[in-house]
Amino acid sequence: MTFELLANDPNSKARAGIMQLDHGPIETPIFMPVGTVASVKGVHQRELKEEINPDIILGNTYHLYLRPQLEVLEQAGGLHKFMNWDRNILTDSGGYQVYSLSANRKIKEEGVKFKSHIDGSYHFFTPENVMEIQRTIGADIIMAFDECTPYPCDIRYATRSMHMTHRWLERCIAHLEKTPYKYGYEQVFFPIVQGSTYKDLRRQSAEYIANTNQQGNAIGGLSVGEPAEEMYAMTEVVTEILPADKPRYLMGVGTPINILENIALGIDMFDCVMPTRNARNGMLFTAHGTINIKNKKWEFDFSPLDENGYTFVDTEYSKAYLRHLFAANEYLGKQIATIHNLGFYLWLVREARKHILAGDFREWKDKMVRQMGNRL
Ligand code: PRF
Repeated sequence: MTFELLANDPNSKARAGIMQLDHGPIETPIFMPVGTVASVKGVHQRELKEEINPDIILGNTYHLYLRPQLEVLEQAGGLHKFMNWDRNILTDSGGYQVYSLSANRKIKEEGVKFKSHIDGSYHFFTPENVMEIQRTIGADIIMAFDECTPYPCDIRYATRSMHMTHRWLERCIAHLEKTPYKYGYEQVFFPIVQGSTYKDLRRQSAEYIANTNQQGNAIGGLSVGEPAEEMYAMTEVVTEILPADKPRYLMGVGTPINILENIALGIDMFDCVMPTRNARNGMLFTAHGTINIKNKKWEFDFSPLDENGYTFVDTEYSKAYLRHLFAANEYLGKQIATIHNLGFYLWLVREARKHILAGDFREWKDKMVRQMGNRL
């Protein structure tokens, strides 16, 4: 992998860059649509590629390991071939899903024992087997196995957890050094900064992670219920320390405003279920804030979904039609809303990139944040 920085915004820490991986370039800042179980819910790969056009999508180790299971992915020749996606993929390690989804998880130094949310069967994740699993899934970017602490989290627990995440990181790295790529292309490894909402811990973790000298770095443990200001404060402390010449990924963030504010603090990569999940509940993101398309006020509104026209759905369908599809509980409604929201999120980060390259990101960002309001 290479990462080239093309521009720094003069009035913030925002940067524009380009990563080169074996499944193509990634222009940063980037938003990665979430395709948890080898599917970006409701969107065909063809539409995803041709209409939304992301350079990279995200998959989840936890889910793919439980279903379809590794044997299937291995025989398919990896996740790219299995799901017919020839661009980049990043897999999260399960270091978050195992805590948020599975019942009866038990965290020990050795690893995490957990109960499947699908069939109740028991499984054990360790830093070693999670690296092995990610080799088999075959994503281009693979993540360290970490513990994402809840919010709030007392400092004793946060400290102990952070040190365990660091020890787990050493085990991840040692295991990866012993195991070759399975499908011939490179897999880049990102370690994850933890430390809850404590600046001292965040600094300590960022220094530790930076010293392992991997090809990119991630920040975890945020967007777990803390106020946005606290999230930004942590991002700021960490991006001061993480090396500028490597991509920085803020995991699981966030609202359009969160994304712009974190770009301003030096983040390059984002992922979040919000545009896809909220779409399925009728929430549409726009440049002027969010709307609930199920609302009666759209019943006779035959204007286009979004006059900015991020993708074809915005100009080809009306608000009244989409409202009707939701009222009738038609699949197509969720599909249209999902394409709209992903189109908007990708537009937002591309527009951010353009403004960073033009040198006026800060002004544009402040205007967009005001315009999108504080509704989320
Ligand atoms: N760790 C991992 N994945 C994550 C997170 C984390 O802390 C978060 C935090 N919001 C989202 N996804 N491995």
